[in-house]
Amino acid sequence: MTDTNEEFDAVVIGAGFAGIYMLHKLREQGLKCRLFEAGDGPGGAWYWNRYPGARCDSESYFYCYFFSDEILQEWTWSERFPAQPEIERYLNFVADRLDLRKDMSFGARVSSTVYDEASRRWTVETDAGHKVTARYVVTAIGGLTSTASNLPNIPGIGDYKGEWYHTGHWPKDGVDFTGKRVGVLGTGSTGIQAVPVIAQTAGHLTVFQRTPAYIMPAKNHPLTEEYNAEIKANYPTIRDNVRTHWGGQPYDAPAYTFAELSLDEATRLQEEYWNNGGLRVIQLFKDARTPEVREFQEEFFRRKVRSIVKDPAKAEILEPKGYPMGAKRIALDTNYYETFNLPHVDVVDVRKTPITRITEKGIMVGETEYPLDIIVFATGYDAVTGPFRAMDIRGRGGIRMYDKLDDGPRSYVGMAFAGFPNLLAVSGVPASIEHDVEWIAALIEHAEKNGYKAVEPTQEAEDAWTEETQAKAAGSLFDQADSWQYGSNVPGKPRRFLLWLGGLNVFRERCDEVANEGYKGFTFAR
Ligand code: N01
Repeated sequence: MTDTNEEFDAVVIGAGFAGIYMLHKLREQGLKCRLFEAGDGPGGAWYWNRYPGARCDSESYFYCYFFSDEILQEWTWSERFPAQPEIERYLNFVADRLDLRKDMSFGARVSSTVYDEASRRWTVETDAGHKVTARYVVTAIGGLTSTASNLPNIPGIGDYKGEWYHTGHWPKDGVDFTGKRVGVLGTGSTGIQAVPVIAQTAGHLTVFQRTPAYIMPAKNHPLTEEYNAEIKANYPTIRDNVRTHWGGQPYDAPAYTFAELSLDEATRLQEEYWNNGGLRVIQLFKDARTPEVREFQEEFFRRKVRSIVKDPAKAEILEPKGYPMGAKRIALDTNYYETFNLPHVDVVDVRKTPITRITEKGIMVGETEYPLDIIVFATGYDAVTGPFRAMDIRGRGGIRMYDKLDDGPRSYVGMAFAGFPNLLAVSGVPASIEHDVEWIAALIEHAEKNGYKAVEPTQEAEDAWTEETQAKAAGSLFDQADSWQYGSNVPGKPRRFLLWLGGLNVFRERCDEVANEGYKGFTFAR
């Protein structure tokens, strides 16, 4: 179906966690909506990221929607950390359960969205030939998106004659690694998940590592009926805990003070947490931010690498070092370190000897060429601003989002942009997405009820929020390493922090405050 020239109240872009709920919410409010999605089904990041080993590293019981008791009770997760196919099934289930498909167009990548001041409407066009108008546009395009995947600008990259893939847009039919010489470039959360699975069938696997990550064991396992029943009975409490926790995780606060423990006792506890797995591995000490705790934990994790990886030369490369733990995202693994004990798996330190070029046959490190049949780029994304800049978005007076975000991220409360009336944005993880969707829906309801045709933040409000966001990151742990969160994975991208580091609970309070004070910082026009 091509909705040429159809007029909508709202267009939603993207059918991941954010877009699905946004469409539902706006439809509930009686708006005539259309959602465009580039993939051929719901899923968003979980549609595109079907690389081997793709799995969530938040626990399934809270990596989900909380807005519907029915959905919480009807859906049952099978694993502690759900794999991509299960999350994709979940999002399909939700789309069907809420009867959303009839308002979704798949295989339709939005190419442009342009504001017309006279009619106060947006014209949205897709590469599938749609051209529609809407009063509101909500982008639910995610911060780490296939449209903005980061392919490194290594000389000769175009010369390579073998197969290559970026993990962020993995072929639906999969990739056959059987007996092949495979190279994985990138050892962030994604590479760490992909390596053990690729190694199962590859003839030879070479991992090219620039920075060794701090990696915790996932200790994933199937969930029992009893466990799921208990979780379902406790969902109201879990929901409250997610909403009031700094990081949106329904976990208890750390229980121990390192300074009060003997070294043996601290080590015993750390070992216990390691054996339980998940991101809680690092969340046991109240005084976690002191140099003593950091030193203790960093050394504990290095010892773990040395105890798992039998070849001391490989262990030396894989041991996390060179930056403080937490300055880059911590990853969860299943058999990552163990994989390097396989005789056909090697790791190459490309920090020590950088990649010089990519050749017809493979990757050249210093003077050594590694011939490869397949290269997997697990090299991440031009995060947060990249997906916005990949689309032609033009606001009042033709100003381009591409230019606006040239110096780094700018927004008011992460969701609205001066110069772009009625353009609102949702992204993040499910916990923050639910909040943003509800907040945006309330803002739109407020505008509708009061007969406003255009809502937009003031430049002053946007400037202040943007500066506050940067100030929160300055001097933080993240400030002590290069990471996608600081845009430093993309050559030439300004070093500006891309996320809100003030805590999800505080963010909620700030957004409530804006709304309760009559949407302070916004202007409304009739
Ligand atoms: O990407 P990354 P990712 N030469 O940017 C290396 C989310 N996620 O796809 O660290 C050599 O973290 C780069 O090296 P360095 C999660 O939020 C979630 O792994 O820059 N190496 C790094 O090792 C995560 O943070 C889940 O020195 C180069 C890697 O490529 C985010 O996605 C699962 C290079 C990129 O790491 C992104 O993770 C997976 C070059 N020129 C991911 N360029 C969940 O569980 C880059 N690298 C929900």
